[in-house]
Amino acid sequence: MTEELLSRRVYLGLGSNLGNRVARLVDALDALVAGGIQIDAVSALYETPPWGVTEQPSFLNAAASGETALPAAAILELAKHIEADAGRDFDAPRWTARPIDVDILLIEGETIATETLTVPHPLMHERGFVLIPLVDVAANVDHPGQRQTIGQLAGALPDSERTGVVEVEPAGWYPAAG
Ligand code: A4P
Ligand code: MG
Repeated sequence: MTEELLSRRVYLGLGSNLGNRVARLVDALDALVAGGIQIDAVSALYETPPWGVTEQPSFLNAAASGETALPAAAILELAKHIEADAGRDFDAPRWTARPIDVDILLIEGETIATETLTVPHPLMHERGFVLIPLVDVAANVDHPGQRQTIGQLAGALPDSERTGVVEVEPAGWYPAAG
């Protein structure tokens, strides 16, 4: 018998800093929909300074949310497929330039800590490039580990995490259903 999961909401973070960044983000969102996540809310588009390894091009970041019955492991597999299809070099060092990065930020009702998957995403609550887009689609959603809403976490970000995070396109740059 195949395992039937109830549909629940997933929140994803997307980033690109190589090639045609907008096209990579649009392709990734299309592929998430095709893969079984009914994306119905997408943030504005933000230009963000590179975090972690600073000697690399600036990123475009966005956040998205949708309903899915896919198990968490299948969502991760879908994300990795999308990254591979965009030509991401998985041997490149951590935090360096990539055509697309798809991170699972939150899954409604689930906390996961396995070798391959940690949800909520471990550093999301400290990062302006994650939280500022995520507020657009999840302001009132609780972060289970931090016991604060995404809006509260974003409001508490230090200036160093806000500086240089600039909205470049309002929501609507990706025509999400819903
Ligand atoms: N993994 C575990 N949990 C998750 C999750 N919740 N979502 C595992 C996705 N993946 C998860 O990730 C490495 C492994 O993490 C995966 O194989 C998966 O099994 P990766 O995406 O292959 O490598 P990475 O992205 O280089 O490392 P990491 O630690 O995930 O980095 P981040 O946190 O994704 O940061 N600066 C700006 N401005 N904007 C960005 O988008 N992104 C990064 C990457 C660095 N600097 C950035 C940005
Ligand atoms: Mg990642």
